[in-house]
Amino acid sequence: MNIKRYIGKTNHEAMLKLKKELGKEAIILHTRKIKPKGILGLFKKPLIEIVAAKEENNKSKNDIKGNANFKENDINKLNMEINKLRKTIETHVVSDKEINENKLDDKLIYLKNILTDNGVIDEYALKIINDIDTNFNLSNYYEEDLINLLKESIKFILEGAISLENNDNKKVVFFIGTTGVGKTTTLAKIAANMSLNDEKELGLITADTYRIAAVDQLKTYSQILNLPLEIIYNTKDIYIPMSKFKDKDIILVDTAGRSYKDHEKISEVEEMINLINNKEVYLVLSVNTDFQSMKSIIDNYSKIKGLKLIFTKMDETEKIGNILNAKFYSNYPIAYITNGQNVPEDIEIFDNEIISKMIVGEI
Ligand SMILES: Nc1nc2c(ncn2[C@@H]2O[C@H](COP(=O)(O)OP(=O)(O)O)[C@@H](O)[C@H]2O)c(=O)[nH]1
Ligand SMILES: [Mg+2]
Repeated sequence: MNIKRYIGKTNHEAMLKLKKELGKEAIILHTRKIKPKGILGLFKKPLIEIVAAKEENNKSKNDIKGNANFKENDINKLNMEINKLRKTIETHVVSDKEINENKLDDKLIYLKNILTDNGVIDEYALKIINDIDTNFNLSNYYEEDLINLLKESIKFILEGAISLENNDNKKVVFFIGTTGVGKTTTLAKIAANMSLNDEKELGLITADTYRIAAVDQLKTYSQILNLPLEIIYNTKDIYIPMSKFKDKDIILVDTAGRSYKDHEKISEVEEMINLINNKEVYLVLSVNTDFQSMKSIIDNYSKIKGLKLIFTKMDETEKIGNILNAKFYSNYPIAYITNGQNVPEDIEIFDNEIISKMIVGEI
């Protein structure tokens, strides 16, 4: 028995090849769709494979069936042929599984690359991909569905925080983080939006008296926005302006940003925060900071309870995977993102849908 395999773009094409070589007498053993191998073949249309057989001595199936002198010996021979055929088909089924596994790998690699190209570190990209692989049968997904699947997974991980605008319970809001990440600018953006749009009564406090320029910066914003500003030179004195502002809806507190290696100053900030109840504490991180440093910053502020994150300088980076990295590492909810130097417009309440779309390249 002569067994052959034919592949065509369509059933018709594969059949033509088969007929041409084996003739009309050939017996079709097996037909199936196969996916082209390799990453480039991932989303191509499946090919058709036909496995067919033909008797070497040109005896057709019908000839055998119709032979009146059919002997026991012939039956045994026939059984042997059937067993041979069964084995051949089984071998093909195994190779089908192999193709599926390859396909799975390609799709997983494709998804993982989307994440790592955006700056998500390998370890977290693998976690996300493994999770998808465990829960979904990727062999039945085409490109668009795959991307949507990834997008939904990212969305789920990037839980947002309840923003100040939607939370009337929090009264005192601290902005903490290293120098130059955009704490003061972000505070000014939030202050402007809250006093203009939400018509809230606001008070501003700065505990950043390390540089005169820092005080002047917030003083300027407070004058433009017509908001009262109190300056404290000692973090323990936070209660003094608090009593002055007791009728305000929200009090925003700017803190001294030091190097993240400056542990003493971080504990001063921590002590000040611990003097206050009913608060929101935003750890401000620049999305540009390399993830290694970001981890140290998160570690250094980790004693402070209930932190939420703000990511600044989104306008300065193509790689926003750091947001996923930081979220994975800290599990803190994300409250805002900022995307430029303009006060008050360059700030958005964090939206996990938008960031997920950005990571998979939809926007
Ligand atoms: N491109 C860009 N620059 C920003 C953003 N937020 C703040 N900055 C700039 O970063 C610099 C430091 O900001 P500042 O608020 O003084 O940082 P702080 O030391 O943490 O208080 C300033 O030049 C800001 O204009 C942002 O979202 N995008
Ligand atoms: Mg500042």
